[in-house]
Amino acid sequence: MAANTIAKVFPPKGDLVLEQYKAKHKDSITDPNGFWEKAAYEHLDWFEPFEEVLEGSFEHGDVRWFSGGQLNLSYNALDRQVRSEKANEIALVWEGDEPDDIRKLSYADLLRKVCQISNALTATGVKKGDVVTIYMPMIPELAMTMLACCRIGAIHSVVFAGFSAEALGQRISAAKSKFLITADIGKRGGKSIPLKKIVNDALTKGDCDEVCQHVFVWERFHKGSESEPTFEMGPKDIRMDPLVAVQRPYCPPARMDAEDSLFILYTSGSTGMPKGLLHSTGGYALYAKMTTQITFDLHPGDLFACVADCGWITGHTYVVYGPLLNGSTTFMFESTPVYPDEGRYWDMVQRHKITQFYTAPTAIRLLMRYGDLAPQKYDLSSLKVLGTVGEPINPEAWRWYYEVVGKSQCSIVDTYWQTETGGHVITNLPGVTPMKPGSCTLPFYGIDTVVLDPHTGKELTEPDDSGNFEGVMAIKQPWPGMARTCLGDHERYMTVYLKPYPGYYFTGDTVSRDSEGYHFIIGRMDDVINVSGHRIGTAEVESALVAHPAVAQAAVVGQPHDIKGQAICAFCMLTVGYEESPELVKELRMSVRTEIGAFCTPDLIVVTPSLPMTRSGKIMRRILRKIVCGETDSLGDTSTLADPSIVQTLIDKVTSLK
Ligand code: 6R9
Repeated sequence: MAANTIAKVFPPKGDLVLEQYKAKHKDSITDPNGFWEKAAYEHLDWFEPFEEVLEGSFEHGDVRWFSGGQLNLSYNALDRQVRSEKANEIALVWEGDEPDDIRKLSYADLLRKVCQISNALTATGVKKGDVVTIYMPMIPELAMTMLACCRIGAIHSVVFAGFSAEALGQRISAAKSKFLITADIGKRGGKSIPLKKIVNDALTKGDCDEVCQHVFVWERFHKGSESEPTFEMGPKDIRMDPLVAVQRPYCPPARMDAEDSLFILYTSGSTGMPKGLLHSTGGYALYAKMTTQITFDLHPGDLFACVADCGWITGHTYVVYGPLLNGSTTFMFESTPVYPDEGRYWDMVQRHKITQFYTAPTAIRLLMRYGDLAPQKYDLSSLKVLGTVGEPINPEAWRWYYEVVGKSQCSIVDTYWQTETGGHVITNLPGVTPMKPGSCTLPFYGIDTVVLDPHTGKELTEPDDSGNFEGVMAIKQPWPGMARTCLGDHERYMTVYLKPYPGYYFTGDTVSRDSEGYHFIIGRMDDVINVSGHRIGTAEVESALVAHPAVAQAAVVGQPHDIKGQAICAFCMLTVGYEESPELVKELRMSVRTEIGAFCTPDLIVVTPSLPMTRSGKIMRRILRKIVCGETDSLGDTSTLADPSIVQTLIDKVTSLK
């Protein structure tokens, strides 16, 4: 075992359980059809049974699950619970930006609300297959709106409310989304965010005004249907609260084919515009249901809290769909970990008796900096499982989470997965898998992980000198939760995920697998930077910078950061006639904020006379990465540079700025 191994299992159930997991995992990958057929009927209610379990292949990119089967996700998440005597149980506990702003909704409440919203959307012309963009704060109406889309077969595209008007506009336009649902304002850390204003601005971009025909607006502090609107009404605007209030609280669920589109979610890649990854109904529902139940060891009476935003996949699968499909109580959180102070999470755990708590390493590192006092002040004894997601967790943060928050009594589940995978693909299971800090451990059922040689594309068979297998993280066979395509661009889906290593799904990450089969994710192989668990494509930030007239060329790289994991560092070559100044650097930062969003703001902007280019005109980002990391003694081969002298200039410049 590695030196950093904690062999202890919580709650201790003994080796037998690990052996049982291994046997079950083996079965699930040797007989996937048998495994998933049984699971699909056990975990979901179907209107119509399916004809086939799995068809298609990675090779052809035509994977489909449970063809011919009919079901509805909102039916499984709501009606199914109401019918199984959970009508009066709490489905959702919401805590707003202010700790005393709390709402609780039972399954029956939620079903009625979702039905009213479904009817409101249908009455306005939303039909099965339409893309509905959702740009909302973390309020219960967001979850309800997502579920309403599922109920009527509309495809939601949730855009994180931290994205700028420009980024929102791009996503509306790319998805040709005729409908947009927003709120007058959002609230975070005591501040108001003028969402409706941002939406108005977004509609002036590109062809958005033409594409988007209706804008539904939830009013955050609207009371009663008669009062004045809380925002200025435009010709496309529809007030959501009064429209919903007059609807019948029942709407029959659409009969969806298992392969009908469920939602899209935009995510960054190495090049070009973010991709709209498309998930389909049956496979996603099953995978969300099972991973939530098994990874978090859900039990009746649990209060499951995933504090991610619904603008990201984690919020889709583990705030909304997974917990509700399991008939659990899900907790939805609008604020930040440090508002009104750094004890906010632990205060919530104590007040609501949260049993599973799921966050990202960046939040853990941030809270760790404040010391142990805050978590010690509160009663955290309700906690059983602590989850982490979004990036590799460093062992120090892991230990703090385990010892100080979990009092060495909770399982830490380090869940590795992606927007593309729909749910966890590698994770330990509480009480089953012995934990190792920094390792997401072993694959979930049905996931056949392999480590490939990046050059030959072959599975590694020989360990390196330290006994590990280090290479490309790939998956060998389809699983139900995988995204099926990129909206409107299947070729891109093939190019990014299925063609790089034929026969395998390519994750984009590198991994080191130890002799016990434990996975340690190293990081992205592509030009994607992971800032506070948010995937940011370098190409997007570069194009935001060159949108400023002063920037002729830009190159963006990631730089290690204590809290955020990585920070953005941008090298900018100015257009002739512009001079470097503190004001200009400030303007460039602003440019990224307005083009993409505040969470992508570069930490360091280096104005440079030129960039390290190869003679064929490619920017050598590897050299820039080494320079910002201070690894100037291992720059590697610089002989292919058109002008090798630029390297020293850049080193001097970066040193002077740090
Ligand atoms: C769920 C989510 C996916 C990328 C992924 C990887 C990184 C996520 C991780 C992790 C190490 C973990 N990542 N979880 N790296 N350990 N437990 O984050 O989806 O936003 O699509 O990002 O995040 O690099 O490829 P998404």
